[in-house]
Amino acid sequence: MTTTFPEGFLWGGATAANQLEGAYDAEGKGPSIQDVMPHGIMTPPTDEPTPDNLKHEGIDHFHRYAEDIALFAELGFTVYRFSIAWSRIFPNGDEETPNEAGLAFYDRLLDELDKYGIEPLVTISHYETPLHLAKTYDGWVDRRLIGFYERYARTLFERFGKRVTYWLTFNEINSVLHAPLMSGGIWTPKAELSEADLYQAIHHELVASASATKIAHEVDPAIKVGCMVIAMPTYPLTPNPADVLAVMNADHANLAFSDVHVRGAYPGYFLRTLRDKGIVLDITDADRELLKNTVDFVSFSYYMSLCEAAEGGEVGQGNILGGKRNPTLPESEWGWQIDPVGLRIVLNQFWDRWQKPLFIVENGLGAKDELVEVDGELTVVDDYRIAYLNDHLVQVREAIADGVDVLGYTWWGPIDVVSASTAQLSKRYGFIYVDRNDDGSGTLQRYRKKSFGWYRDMIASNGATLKQ
Ligand code: BGP
Repeated sequence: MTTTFPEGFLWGGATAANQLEGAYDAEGKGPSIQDVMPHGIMTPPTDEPTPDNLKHEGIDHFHRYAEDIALFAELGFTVYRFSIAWSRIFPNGDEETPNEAGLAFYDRLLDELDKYGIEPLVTISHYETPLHLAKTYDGWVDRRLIGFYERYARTLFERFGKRVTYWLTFNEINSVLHAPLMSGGIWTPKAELSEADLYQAIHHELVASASATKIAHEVDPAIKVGCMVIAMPTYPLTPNPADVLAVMNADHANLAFSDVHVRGAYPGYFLRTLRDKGIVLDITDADRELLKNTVDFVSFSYYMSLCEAAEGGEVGQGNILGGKRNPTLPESEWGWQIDPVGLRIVLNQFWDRWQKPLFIVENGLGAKDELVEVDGELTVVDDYRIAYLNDHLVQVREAIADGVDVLGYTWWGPIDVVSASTAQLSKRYGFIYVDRNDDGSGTLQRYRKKSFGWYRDMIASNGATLKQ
């Protein structure tokens, strides 16, 4: 069997603006929902930005991007996924004209990537809706968000379309069902949000995503647009058909979003869900036409799998999506169950379903790291991260051997960033350690962990150094 990956396979890492840039109010940037979520998704937002938010300074990437990208180049990255902060470009979200200083920052960042020949992969909206859109419009519940997003996306394509081929419309769009504020900028508390409003918001996001795809192709036919979803393979807890049916229903809830993106229309099972709930969505003929603008590729995050059961089973800790705990798998320090084989399964499932090129744009292990001295240098001996990465990549290679078309792989958080779910810095994913702690202390200095050398050598060998 071949031990390497296809030639031209893209290797890199992925980040999101709100988790690393800092400079949350610099050069005309407006506040985003993240500025009122200092303690992550389990705690209600504050009314206004409060000083105890680690994301306000992040890891100061806004000022240190050149140093960070130089480290990515040293790792041998051929692709870097990052997001553009919507509120850096449109501080309130509903302005007519963009903030030039915000655009100029991303020009500088792209210049740096150019220098090393690193392909950019840009997320247009990664959990950072401008706060004004959340508070004034209730986020995506309001149809006017489509127009604001279209203006924002067009601004980006026109400014950066010649420099950026790969774009993602919304990060983990299927998470809106579970995290309406973080994912959909919906200000109404989840417990008070009606299902009708939630599904209407989903519809607006799907139309906006398809519309952005259309605009991108008009601006430059060479641009490739992908959707981005949480991939969560779901296994039946037992062979009982009722559990298998529970899996089918959970899969439908997750896959509906990419079904619409790839097929250009709502699947029958989704329409049935709406009927069963007594929801009649406001869908115009123009919406239906727009939805036909389908994506060029499908991208996803993969951290873990879960089980489903009609009844019983222990509730599992999930990356946003819920489910039952799998009694056969180990778990991370944050309770996310580790399942490398699930990545091969989901790659096959997605390829069989859509025959669209796939891009793994997030995968990683959040762990507590300890900075120690080895041979006079400060580092982290993160063999656990190396093992996780090795085992997942072996499964990617298996899926490619199965015939799946995979464009590339970007590890989540190649440099330590603030966690999306818990807002901690101590939940570290990086190959690069950043000296900043949960209480905000630290020098922000960067250190190479043991996994840094491992990933660099693996990329240089295009997978030949992986251990089966
Ligand atoms: C995904 C998000 C990322 C990221 C990652 C790890 O759901 O797209 O923004 O942070 O998960 O999750 P966490 O930071 O909660 O550990």
